[in-house]
Amino acid sequence: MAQRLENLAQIAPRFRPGYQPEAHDTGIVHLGLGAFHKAHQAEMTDRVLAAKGGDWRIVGVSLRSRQAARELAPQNGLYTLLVKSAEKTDVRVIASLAGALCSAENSAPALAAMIRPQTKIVSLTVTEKAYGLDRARQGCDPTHPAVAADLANFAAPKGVLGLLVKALQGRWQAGEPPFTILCCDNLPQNGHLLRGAVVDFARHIDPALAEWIASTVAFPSTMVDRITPAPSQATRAEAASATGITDLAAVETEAFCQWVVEDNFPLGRPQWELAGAHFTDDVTPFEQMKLRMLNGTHSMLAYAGFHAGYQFVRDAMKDPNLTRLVRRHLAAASSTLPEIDGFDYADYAAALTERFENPAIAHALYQIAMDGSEKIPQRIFAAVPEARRLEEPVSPFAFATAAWLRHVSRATHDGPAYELRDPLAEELQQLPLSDGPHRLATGLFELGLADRPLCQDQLFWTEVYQLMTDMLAQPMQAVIAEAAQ
Ligand code: CS2
Repeated sequence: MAQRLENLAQIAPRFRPGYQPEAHDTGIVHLGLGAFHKAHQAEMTDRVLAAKGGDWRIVGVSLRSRQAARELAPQNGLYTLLVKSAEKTDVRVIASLAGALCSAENSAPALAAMIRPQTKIVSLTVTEKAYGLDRARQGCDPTHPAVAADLANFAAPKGVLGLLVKALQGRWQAGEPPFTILCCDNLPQNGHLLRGAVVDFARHIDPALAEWIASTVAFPSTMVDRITPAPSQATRAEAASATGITDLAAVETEAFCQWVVEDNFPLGRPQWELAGAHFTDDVTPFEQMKLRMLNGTHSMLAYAGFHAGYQFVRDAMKDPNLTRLVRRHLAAASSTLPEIDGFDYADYAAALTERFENPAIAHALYQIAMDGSEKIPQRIFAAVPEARRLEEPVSPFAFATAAWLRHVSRATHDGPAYELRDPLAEELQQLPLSDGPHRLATGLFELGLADRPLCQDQLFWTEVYQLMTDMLAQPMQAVIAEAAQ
């Protein structure tokens, strides 16, 4: 068996980063050490380290699973990144991760890393559901399991908000300035939302600490984009065959990479623009564009494609009816967006279609279908009132909503049984799916997923209900074919 990756000397020079990792201290702690971080921020930081140096290596922390630390710690944080386009695969070993921790059983080392004054930024990709946000109130949700547990036992926090507030308390007590908090999850105005939740959580602990956080901590919003499927045995095999070294932490991703960031880093930041990041004063238009066009279309395709019998995005994109629905959704989503200077939504839509078609990327529809209750509001629902106001079509959004509800139903008339993976799985399965559009909209309102003005859009819910009823009575393929006409 090939040697396990442990140091850069094992690796042929053409795959190595152009710097000595040990020469750089850490300046970032990242919560949520998953494939996306390894393909996006860690990769861009690696390029900045090569170009400019600096003490910007990253301590990665997994909040729940021990797998990432188990894979990366014996490899000293090194891992192989496969960048795959239809034409070629580029292979690089990334060295920006200086350590990998899991805070599930013992959060002390992660807290110590965040409290250390050299840490300038704490960034996050923990998935939408992990925060414990109360989006309507712009605060934290004290009934969220991790928030409730950390409020009850603040001495040893395990959840996102508990860890952030505990670490900020450590900086405050030490008389050190706070780190910048950089939320990189697909949430609308992510920095702003996280700020509300952190300050609200801190208020439960100590109002003076909450006041200090509110007045000193920067929470820049960001839009992040790189399609990164969950790594598989095939990923590891491909990495090993390229480098000749066994790497249990290898990841694969697409060539496209985008990062739009609000430039608000009081303690400084890596020059990520050298790796292609775009710094701006207002991320909102980019964020809406990405959430409604890329992610909204992704969700529609995930539900429709999965129930039409496809496994990966690239397979669903070979179905002409589904690609028609993809184009329709992209066009409808773009018509709800404000103009961005020098930016053409038609070009962006064409590029997205190509990215979805990438034959080298095996992105499971079921993976995208996960956690719909956390995704549908900003990806689909947010576009509807805007489309109404502009007198643009809402049918594509009704179709996507119906396909999600068909997934929620767990009906098996046109396919095998599957698990509904969603933090609200139980509640969603109680939704009244056969009592008419009004009851359905009310059910979603009561779950906090649709706001009152959207619920009052009778025409929209009538269309959703009709499509969903068809999807529950007929094979998904038939409903897709009709909608694509
Ligand atoms: C996807 C995203 O799983 C999902 O919900 O829509 O992870 C998507 O691949 C990324 O946002 C792309 O940047």
